[in-house]
Amino acid sequence: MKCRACSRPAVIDIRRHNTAFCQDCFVRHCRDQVERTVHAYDMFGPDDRVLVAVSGGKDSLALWDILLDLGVRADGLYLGLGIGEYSDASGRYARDFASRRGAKLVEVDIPTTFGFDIPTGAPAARRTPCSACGLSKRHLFNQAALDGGYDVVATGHNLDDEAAVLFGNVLRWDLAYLGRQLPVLPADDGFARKVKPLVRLSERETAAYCVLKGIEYIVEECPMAEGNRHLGYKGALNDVEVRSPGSKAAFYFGFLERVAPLVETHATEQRADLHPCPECGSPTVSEVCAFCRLAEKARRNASRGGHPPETDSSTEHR
Ligand code: Q46
Ligand code: ZN
Repeated sequence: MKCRACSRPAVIDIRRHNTAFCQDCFVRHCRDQVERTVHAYDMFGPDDRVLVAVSGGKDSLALWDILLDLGVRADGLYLGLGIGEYSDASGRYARDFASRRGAKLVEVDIPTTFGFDIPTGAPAARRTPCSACGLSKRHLFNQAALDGGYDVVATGHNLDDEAAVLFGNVLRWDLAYLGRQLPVLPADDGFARKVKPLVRLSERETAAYCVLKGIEYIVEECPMAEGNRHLGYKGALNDVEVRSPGSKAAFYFGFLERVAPLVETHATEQRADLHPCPECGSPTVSEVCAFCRLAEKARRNASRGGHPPETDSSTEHR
């Protein structure tokens, strides 16, 4: 197998592009794909300050590395979720990467800052761990971006992630979620701009990128991931992709081109009633925002010895 760009021996093939690359050309290919995505969706300009949500995993570290190589003013943000050894190790990978690249890493630790952790806080608020975690991440990434004066938050969602989320939203025909499933969410009152520059790269490609660039990342799955619906959707789409390479990309980019413009209004309708949360100032449709309610329930539960309170399934999705 030869590199399609330079004819040297290839180290990776990409079946959906019907191509293969040597190490240098593959690294360049990944960088080009990100650059192309940033321009195509007008994600940010050369003067913008970008806050990269860094988990210590392959996607977010690959994204941060590529953005730094492209000369983007990109700092990292690491959230400590309090998930035992998993959080300790992922924090170490994020810090090691930052110090190797001489980049700035902002850290927010949920247990020490807000007095709860995801494994005990989630059941206290009658949420699944991933629901409490996702809600906390959305809220705290946004808050950190606004507090730090960043123009945009970049996350490491890759093609597999986006196709799996799309699949789930289509299975439920959830038009409000479909209307928001875009690679760019513009800034709005109280919301920083959110971008996903890795949507043209698959999970396998971000892993290969890290290995070839010598970036060490946490390989273990989060122990809370078991039963996560998206893992099932990913598995189903992987089966389709094996039989028919390119299906995932056709599914996701076909949606962006042909369906997203038709359902965009469903996302904006829900935003009409937003007002600032009295506790933290974040925009919310409820009296108090979903994160402040989660934190309050988690802390209350911890102080009375672990009896779960009433159900709460609401959230803010940005
Ligand atoms: S970290 Fe959080 Fe993931 Fe763990 S608790 Fe679920 S959402 S699985 S990306
Ligand atoms: Zn709040």
